[in-house]
Amino acid sequence: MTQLSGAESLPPGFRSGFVAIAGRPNVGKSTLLNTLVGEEVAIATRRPQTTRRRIRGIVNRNTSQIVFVDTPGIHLWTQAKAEPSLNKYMLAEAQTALSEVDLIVLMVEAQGRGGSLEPDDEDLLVLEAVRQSNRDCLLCINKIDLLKQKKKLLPLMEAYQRTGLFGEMIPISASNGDGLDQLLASIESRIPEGPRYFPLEMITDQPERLLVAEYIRRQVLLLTNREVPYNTAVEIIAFEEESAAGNRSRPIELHAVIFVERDSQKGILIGKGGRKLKAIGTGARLAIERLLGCRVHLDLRVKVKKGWSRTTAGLRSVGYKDS
Ligand SMILES: Nc1nc2c(ncn2[C@@H]2O[C@H](COP(=O)(O)OP(=O)(O)OP(=O)(O)O)[C@@H](O)[C@H]2O)c(=O)[nH]1
Ligand SMILES: [Mg+2]
Repeated sequence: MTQLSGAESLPPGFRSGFVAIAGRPNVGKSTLLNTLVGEEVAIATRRPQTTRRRIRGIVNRNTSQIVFVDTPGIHLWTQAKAEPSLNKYMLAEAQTALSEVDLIVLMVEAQGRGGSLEPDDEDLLVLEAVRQSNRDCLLCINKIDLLKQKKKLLPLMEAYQRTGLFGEMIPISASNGDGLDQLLASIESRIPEGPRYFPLEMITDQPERLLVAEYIRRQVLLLTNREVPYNTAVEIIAFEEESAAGNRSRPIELHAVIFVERDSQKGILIGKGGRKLKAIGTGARLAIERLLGCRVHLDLRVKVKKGWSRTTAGLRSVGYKDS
């Protein structure tokens, strides 16, 4: 990693560090990253297992630079499930993130699961991953906006206190920003003095091409059901470079393929008279245009790649490479 800004330009005591946001699926990890960064750098949807790889988002403060690493939700899976290789890949991504950061923010939901505070096997899996990482860790209790009475947090906090893993517990709402000042202040106090690793204008290390593919995948997650979201991958086939797009008087050409695993899924994605694919394309194009700040011509195709999520070779063929 290059250190791009000279240490002399930083105030004395400047801090920097890498901070993983970890937890079970759907607790709001990506939403937190996006709120902190101020842009949608990690797609966030109501579906569990939205995030598939580590995504860095950078927060610059006067006194620090915090590099957040969003992670796939840590989840239980069995070989009997349809997509073991993809699940394995996602868990490895989460595990790698935990092993390479200065601090872990473990996120849980304020209401517990369906009102239950007893940790289930998935909670235990998450806690074990945190324990094994041997990293400094703070607990972030998300979605407090859904709680009518704040005192309802107490039993949850007591349950996590008993694990002895957490230096601090901070209630937040990732979607409305409550508690985030306290969270950032606490994180800043726990990372070491250090340089600014990334230039100020950089908010993520993801190439635009990947982000664009994710925006298309998000539309699939939003507009399809059952197993289709989990069997979908998006690859960008052609993406006209900004420079080639020149004066922006014409749209940027973008060609992408949505891979699914079965012919029936292809039918669902295309929909009657192509309507579903059109809706996916329109939603994705608008988001991509906002991101790139110019008009885009999006050409979307759907292809069947049988069982891509079940083998390492299949994963590689749609762009999920080992880290
Ligand atoms: N009410 C409320 N909803 C939230 C909050 N944070 C996230 N959500 C919702 O929770 C759902 C999951 O959010 P994500 O950010 O995608 O969750 P995640 O933990 O990244 O999920 P995976 O990537 O699947 O592991 C979405 O519908 C969010 O809108 C919050 O503070 N309050
Ligand atoms: Mg996520």
